[in-house]
Amino acid sequence: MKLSPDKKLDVSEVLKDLDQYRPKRKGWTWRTKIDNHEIGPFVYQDTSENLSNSIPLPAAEYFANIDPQSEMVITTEIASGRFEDDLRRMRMAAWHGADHIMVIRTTGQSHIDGLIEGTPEGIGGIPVTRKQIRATRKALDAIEEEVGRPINFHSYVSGVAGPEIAVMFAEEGVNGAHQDPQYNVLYRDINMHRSFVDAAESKKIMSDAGILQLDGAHNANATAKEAWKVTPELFVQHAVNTAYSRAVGMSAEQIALSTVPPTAPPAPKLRLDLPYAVALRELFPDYKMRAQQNTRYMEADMMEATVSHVLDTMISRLTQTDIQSTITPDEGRNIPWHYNNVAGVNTARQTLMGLDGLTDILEVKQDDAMRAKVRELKERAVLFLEEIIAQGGYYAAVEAGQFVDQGYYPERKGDGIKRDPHGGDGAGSVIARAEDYGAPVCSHFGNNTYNQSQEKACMSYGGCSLCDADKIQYIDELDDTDNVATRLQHPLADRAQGVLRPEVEKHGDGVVCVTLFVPESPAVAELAALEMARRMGLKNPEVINKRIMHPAEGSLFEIKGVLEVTVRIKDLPVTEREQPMAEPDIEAWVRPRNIHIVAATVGEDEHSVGLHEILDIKHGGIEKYGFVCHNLGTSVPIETVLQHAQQTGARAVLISTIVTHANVHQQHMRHLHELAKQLGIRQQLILVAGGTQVTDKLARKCGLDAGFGRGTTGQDVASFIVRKLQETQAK
Ligand code: Z97
Repeated sequence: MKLSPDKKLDVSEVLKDLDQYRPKRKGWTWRTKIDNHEIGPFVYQDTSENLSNSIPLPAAEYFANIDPQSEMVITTEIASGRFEDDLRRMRMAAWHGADHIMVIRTTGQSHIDGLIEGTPEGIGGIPVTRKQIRATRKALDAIEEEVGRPINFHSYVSGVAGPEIAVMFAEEGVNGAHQDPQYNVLYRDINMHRSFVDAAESKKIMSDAGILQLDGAHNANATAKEAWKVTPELFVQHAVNTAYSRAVGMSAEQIALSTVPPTAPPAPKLRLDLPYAVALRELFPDYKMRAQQNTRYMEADMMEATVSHVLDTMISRLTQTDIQSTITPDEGRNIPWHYNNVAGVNTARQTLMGLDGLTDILEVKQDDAMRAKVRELKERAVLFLEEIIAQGGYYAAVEAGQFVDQGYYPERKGDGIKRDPHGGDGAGSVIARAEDYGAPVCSHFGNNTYNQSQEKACMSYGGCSLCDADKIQYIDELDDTDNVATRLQHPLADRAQGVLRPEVEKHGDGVVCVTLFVPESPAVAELAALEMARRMGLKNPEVINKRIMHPAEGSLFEIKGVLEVTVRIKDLPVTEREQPMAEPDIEAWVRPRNIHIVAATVGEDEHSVGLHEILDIKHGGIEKYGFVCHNLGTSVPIETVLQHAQQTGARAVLISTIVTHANVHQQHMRHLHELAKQLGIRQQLILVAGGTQVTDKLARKCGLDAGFGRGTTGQDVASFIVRKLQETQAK
């Protein structure tokens, strides 16, 4: 399967022959750091290879359209509930610089004791099934070729089906996964003995398959009422999972700690979060770090979330993070907007590029205050570990509620999560292995009757599914209502008819978001805002974010709703707009030629703003290319304009009309053309008009060479003039 940048990803092609599909590669891939990387006009210190296809940051326009990529991997979480829609979103995210793509499972998949088949539609995420994983991997294999960088696909190996899922991930080329038995115990009430036994098997499988492991310590941070107080425990959770992973045989390079800065403004963030990050790096120098924004403090306000994210990313840059996760306020709004995924990725990309080389110029101050704080955090963690031992070990400590207690250890609030060692999902299901136990696949922890002195254990029984992909049982859709084929009928029909609807989550969901300010007290303003949205034609309007500007003066609302509007592509006046020339090419041609231009706002019009936008260097106008501009000002008669053109030997005349009535702008345009003809200078002059009511078609109808309406830039006008002059020269 090959993607072409100007064509949509074809889900039918992804699904074609999926039973035969094998992943192109397996295992995690890091970006390769390049020192002194020359990109456009700059030399970077913290970048990796450029992409072959990407969408640069908006301001790149001013820097030769460069798109430097940080050396940190950037994560986005994509899970609309339908994998077939997610594939397109993954492609968009990859074009913006994401190379670690996580799916969120359907709520609580940890409780499901086995693999789910098919591709059921999920709520709050997508169910992780073989077909969904394989289709996604296949699409990502094509996407990574398109962008020119490997993309790590990520999901979860926690829960009562951990080992089965780990095998499936190893078979299907999943590259990263959360695996932490503590997550099962604390957050999913899965029996603790079962969780740790399963974890040994799961970790061994992940280890053999090169799957990067993330732990689940961040969950304590994200659920604690006062997250900055549970930080000593986080170190302990990281320690328990890393020690266990190493004991199973996982290498240090394959272990990433899931770190989350404990606070967000208005808390004094850096003062609290930085010592925490420093202590963490010092305690775990051998491991990779994955930093994620703390969802605990994420409200629905995009700007607020973005500022916290920027500060988080600065801490990541200062303390060497390997993976920068992004997350969006959509979780709070319960709707993952695909463009917010991209916004999150861009926040990380923009911040990391802005902070390039930061550690070469700044250092975290290691003074007494910092050392004292770091030491205090470590001591509290060590004391926590000592208490676990004194309690009788991990299981007893959990039973006593030692974990996720909101007190700043050793302070205790008595509100920790208590679990019964004999209770929870899968209780009593751990049984001793029989002497002659035979493992179903080669990756296996513990004794195995097949583990004779051969190259692979599975050689005794003709191969396992990890060594021979043909042994994998691929089960296609079993549910004849909830499956990808039925879900695709509607999108494919729309596509065939060229029908478009707005969308943010799933194909054609019609969801739009409007922002409006209502000048009243919050409660009244909210009702009014919803009513206004209804009158705009939005179905089921819902406030997703509100910001009180003043208790009496008014509030700002973001409202989502469904706009039941369909547009047919064939009804649109689609015309190919000519791309303007590149700025350096315009300048290279204009500067040596001493080209004069006469410009004025004509008639009775005192508005000069439009013309200034086009002419002034300050507004990015055409002066910057080296045109010699004679701006005659406002309310200038056409006669005067042409007189000046003659006197200066101008090659082009630009007239502007902003305020117009009774079609006076058309009269001016006609007059300009006619008078230039009478004076015998029409041939040698390029005549251009601009203004809010002007269109190219209208200007040409009035005899001019071009017209420019709203949204025109100096580059558009300059490009037109240069091309026209080049044409005349060629004749
Ligand atoms: C993150 N935003 O990026 P279930 N195991 C662990 C987990 O953290 C999770 C699951 C399993 C977060 C990801 C929350 N984490 C989202 C260690 C989920 C999933 O299928 O919901 O039972 O488990 O880390």
